[in-house]
Amino acid sequence: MVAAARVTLLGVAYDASSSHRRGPALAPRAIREALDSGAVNGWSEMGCDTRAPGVFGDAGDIAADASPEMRERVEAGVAALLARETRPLVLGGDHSITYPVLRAMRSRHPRLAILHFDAHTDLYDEFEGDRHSHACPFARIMEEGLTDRLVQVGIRTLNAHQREQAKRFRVEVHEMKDWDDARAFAFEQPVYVSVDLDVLDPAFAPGVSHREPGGCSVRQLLRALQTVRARIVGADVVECNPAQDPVGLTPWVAAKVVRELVARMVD
Ligand SMILES: [Mn+2]
Repeated sequence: MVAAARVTLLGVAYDASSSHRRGPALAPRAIREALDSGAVNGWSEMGCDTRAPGVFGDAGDIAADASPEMRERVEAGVAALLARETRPLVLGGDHSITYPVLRAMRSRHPRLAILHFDAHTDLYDEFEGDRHSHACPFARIMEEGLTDRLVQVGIRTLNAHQREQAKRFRVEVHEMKDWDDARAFAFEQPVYVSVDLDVLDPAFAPGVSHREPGGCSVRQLLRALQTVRARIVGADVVECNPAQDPVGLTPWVAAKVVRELVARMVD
């Protein structure tokens, strides 16, 4: 068996748990096209050649449909990567996929924190009757104790229910209005990073299902990823919706975020 790459991409072309618009199922293909494009090189700003042999592999896509078994396949797919000693980088898909990914991550990592970038907390107990909506994954993760610590960054849509949920689960919420460029996040535990692209201002990433103005810049997000003091053992980049992007920019932004994440995950 060929040795696994240090980091391995896994696509989940799934958007059936989206509450508003479909489209994130188109994202893995669009982001891979940007990653593989001859128009850019594979080097991250951190000095890592993500196209060098052994650095960044691709396990293809999970067969994603709207059945409940889909979550089991995502969990099994991530567990299979972890068993091969490679760190998973999962491409959504909508944010509902993060819950089964974390079930697999937690089985492998008894100590684990989550650093979550998003305009939304995704802490709804249920949304429109669906407990597995893309508005709910972090409520499920906290209920099951799948992380020791959840740090959410870029939040700008808090309502009363979500404030209550954040308090109940002791989530560390850093709202976008309080963004501090000088802050570097630090963790004692290994960290899983979840990036919902709607953390970015829609000016930088219009191709998302829930555009929320007043977000961070690409540079601010990259800086936060580059400066976090932690061992990053897994990650996802979710909610890219190519169908909502008239200029086709957002998959390129996602690819840039992926390259910088890979650079942090090989060290
Ligand atoms: Mn979001």
